[in-house]
Amino acid sequence: MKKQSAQFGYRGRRSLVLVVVASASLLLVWRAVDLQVINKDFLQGQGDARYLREVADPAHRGMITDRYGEPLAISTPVDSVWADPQVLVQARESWPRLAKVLGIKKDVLVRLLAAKRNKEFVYLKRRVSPDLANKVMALKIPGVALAPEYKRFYPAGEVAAHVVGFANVDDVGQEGMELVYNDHLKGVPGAKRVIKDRFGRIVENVERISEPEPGKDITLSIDRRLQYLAYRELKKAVKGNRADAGSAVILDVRTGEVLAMVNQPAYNPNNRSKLKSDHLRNRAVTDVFEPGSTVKPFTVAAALESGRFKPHTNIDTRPGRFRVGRKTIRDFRDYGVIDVSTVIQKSSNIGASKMALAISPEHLWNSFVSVGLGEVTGSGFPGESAGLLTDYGSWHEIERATVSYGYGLSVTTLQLARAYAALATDGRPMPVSFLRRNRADAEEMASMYQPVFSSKSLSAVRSMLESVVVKGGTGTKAAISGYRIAGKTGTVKKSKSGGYAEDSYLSLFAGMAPVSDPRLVMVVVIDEPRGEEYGGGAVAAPVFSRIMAGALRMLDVPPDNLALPGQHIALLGGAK
Ligand code: 59J
Repeated sequence: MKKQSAQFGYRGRRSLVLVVVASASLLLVWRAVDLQVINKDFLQGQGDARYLREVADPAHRGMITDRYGEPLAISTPVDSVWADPQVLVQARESWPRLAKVLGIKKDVLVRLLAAKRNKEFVYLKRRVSPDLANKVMALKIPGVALAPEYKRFYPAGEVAAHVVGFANVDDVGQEGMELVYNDHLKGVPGAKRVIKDRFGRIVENVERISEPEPGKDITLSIDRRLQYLAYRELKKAVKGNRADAGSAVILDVRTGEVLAMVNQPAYNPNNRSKLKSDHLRNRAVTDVFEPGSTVKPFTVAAALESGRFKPHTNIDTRPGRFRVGRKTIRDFRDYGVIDVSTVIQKSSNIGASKMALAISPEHLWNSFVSVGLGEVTGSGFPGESAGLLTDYGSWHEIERATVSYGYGLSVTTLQLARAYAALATDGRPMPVSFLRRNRADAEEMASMYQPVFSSKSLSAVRSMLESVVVKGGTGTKAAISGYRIAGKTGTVKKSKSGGYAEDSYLSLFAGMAPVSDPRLVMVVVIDEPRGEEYGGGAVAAPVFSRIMAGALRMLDVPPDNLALPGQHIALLGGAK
């Protein structure tokens, strides 16, 4: 039994070994056939797929320039650092070095890679400097590579931030002109097939699938020189008066183009990490306020147009108080019996109210509407407010009176500037434009409007506004040597719930130059000056003067006031 079993055991083992060896050989042959014949295409494809990639070729975003082609937003090529998490996960020992060079915390990197561990692409840091890009690539970490992108740069920084706006990290416009004209600016990305090595670097361009189509440029109406000047002066004034905020707008009265638009507070579009939403607003178009005395010229124009008043018609404003129903309208002081011109020059609320009560509410309302109050300016700016002008049907005596001197309606700074531009020309409100436009196009747009004021009334109102900035007027600090200026001050108590604040004001000046042939209109708003002075004449008028003086000179507008003794000498010596 024992021997037999031993014999069988030997033979049995031998045949077992033979079978095993034979099967193993067969398996190997089969595997070879499988790999090289049957599954060849599939495996080859898988191999190629590791390296063959379709990548997007970003499109160059169009430039935003000022009216003379000076760049306000420009895209330059830069590199972004990205990684293939599935590859990078196998090189954990390199992570600390990588995080250090990128300037990010190690656990931030760990979390990022964990979150994207099933993906093959994640940005580690976008739009890096060429220096940083080189340092990262020098680490030679598998799975880390560079991708070409564009970085948006705003050469004027905070000076033009509210108008230009900005595009986000994916080059999509978020605010301002970047948002409005995003489709025009953005272009179409191209695509190409490339082969990449195991570091993710492109080693061969295989084929181009489509060319990137660059975005188109846009030319704004803004004059960068005026924009800088206005920004500097506004910022100085807001700070100097310890005010909360401020805006200034300059329009070309012939075309409705915005030549400058600035606000405080502002922000730097090139560094938005600490951006406060409060700084983001383009207040000149989004924020409304009661315009106060700055609307008096429209009341006077309506009064003149009615035929019931002439510039020298007398109005009794005594004793500086005037009851309308249960309310009392007050003047700063008792101006006595004054004519219509003096109502403007001294800014009498009572004078304006008496004129308004002598004409029909519809006529007053229509005059305001005819210069664009209560409607958007046509600028197309995102978030633009139309202000508020209620229908005259709801006006009682008190509303007719208060509207005449600027309460019970609201406007934006831009709207007020547009209304003054109508006063400066033929009474039609030109639709406002942030894009450069020629005079013929502007004329065509203006032709959609019917002027309500005669040229006689308009020039009479302009003369009254000229008296505001000369001795005896409320706005003498708006004067500019060598030029005739016309404008209006406003000091407005800010409305608060249940009435008007006792010591918070808006300080305003709206005006035009040169009066003999108006070219520019500007409105200056200083919100809550906290210094000794808070009146429009003391706070806003000097800002108007400084900006307008510089603007007229920059635009080579010929002086129209050389006749004043002494001034021509200074001009010959100084200006040009
Ligand atoms: C004023 C108002 C508030 C609203 C009055 C400003 C009214 C009014 C109810 C007192 C400061 C002040 C509807 S005054 O802009 O008359 O520009 O240099 O806020 O009158 O009835 O302590 N402007 N301003 N009025 N309200 N309601 C004058 C005037 C104006 C000046 C100075 C000082 C007001 C001469 C304003 C200026 O023309």
